[in-house]
Amino acid sequence: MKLERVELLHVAIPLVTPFRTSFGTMTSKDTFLLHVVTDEAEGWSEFAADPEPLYCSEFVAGAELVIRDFLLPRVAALPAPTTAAVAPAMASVKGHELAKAALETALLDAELRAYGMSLATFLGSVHERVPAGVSVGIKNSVPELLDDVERYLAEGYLRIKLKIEPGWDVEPVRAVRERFGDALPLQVDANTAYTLADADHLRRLDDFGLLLIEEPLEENNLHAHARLQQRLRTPVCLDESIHSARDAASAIALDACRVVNVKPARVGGYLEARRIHDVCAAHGVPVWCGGMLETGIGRAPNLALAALPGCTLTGDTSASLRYFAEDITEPFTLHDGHLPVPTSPGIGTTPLTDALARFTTSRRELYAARR
Ligand code: OSB
Ligand code: MG
Repeated sequence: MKLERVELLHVAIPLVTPFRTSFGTMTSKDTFLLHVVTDEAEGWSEFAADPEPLYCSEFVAGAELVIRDFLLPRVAALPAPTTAAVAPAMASVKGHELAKAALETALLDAELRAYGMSLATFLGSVHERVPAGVSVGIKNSVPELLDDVERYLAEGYLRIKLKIEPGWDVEPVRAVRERFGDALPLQVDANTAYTLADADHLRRLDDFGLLLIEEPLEENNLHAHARLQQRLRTPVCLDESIHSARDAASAIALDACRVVNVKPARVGGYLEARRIHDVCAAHGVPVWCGGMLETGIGRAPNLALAALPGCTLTGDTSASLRYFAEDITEPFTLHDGHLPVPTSPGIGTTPLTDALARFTTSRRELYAARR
């Protein structure tokens, strides 16, 4: 496989409803897609983070520069940019997992298309469809939250995740439990909004039978998460703090988490995500596939990961309509609360020409092979 061209497309797609978390409010998905052309096939990927470094340290403009100036030159220097060679070639660049994931995934898509193999088959997925959960943002009032949850349940979502922060935690959780009952699979995500000094307060959540509490404390502080886990019955789940399979192994060994949210983008791509899945499965630690409000280009490959045997908890991969009135790919739709795992080669989808043209704000060529 020879790399011929790499193009970056900035896209901006309005969200159907603002999404508020402890770190900010999003009203539109502003990111870029990578489009790679090789001598055998083309591939697509989506950069998962936002224009501002509020969820993680990476951000759109920074990632573009890192890919253009540091990652792509290393990958383009390979005799053949096959997926297995890409991460080792980029390893001397510290961090920047989301940028690395975007480049690796576009090349993986192209390589799998050349083989005619789906990502699901390549990863070892074992399900044709996966149950869909939904991540519900922070609202202005409890009645507003209850309306939203009711609507999502009516649409068929099988698990609810509530975003929480200090001042929006025990009461919304209590209200959702009282209204929808103890059988509702329910979990919360704090996106690093608490400190260990809040342990007694967070312990009040133990009364509500939550599946897990996601990333309650600061990113990368495994020690503090382990101390918190000692004081909670609710399983701690890590998101932001897990950047690699080695992180997952450390977190499990320290009992800093009893569940792991795997986001392929956050860990440098699907190969490392699969390794995390395997480490967790070997330790009996449940895994689920998180999301970053992706367009269909990011959602399609996440569905393949969510279909691995160790993904025993329902993920955040929701239907396209939960995010966008119109997506840049064929939309993913719910059937009985499930989404289909794409079966066609590569990530299993491509941008729709018209929608892509309308949502693209600028394009630039990052690389062209000399002829
Ligand atoms: O912490 O899981 C998170 C969205 C953007 C950034 C971080 C997170 C989220 C979500 C929504 O919770 C997941 C999704 O529906 O894609
Ligand atoms: Mg999270």
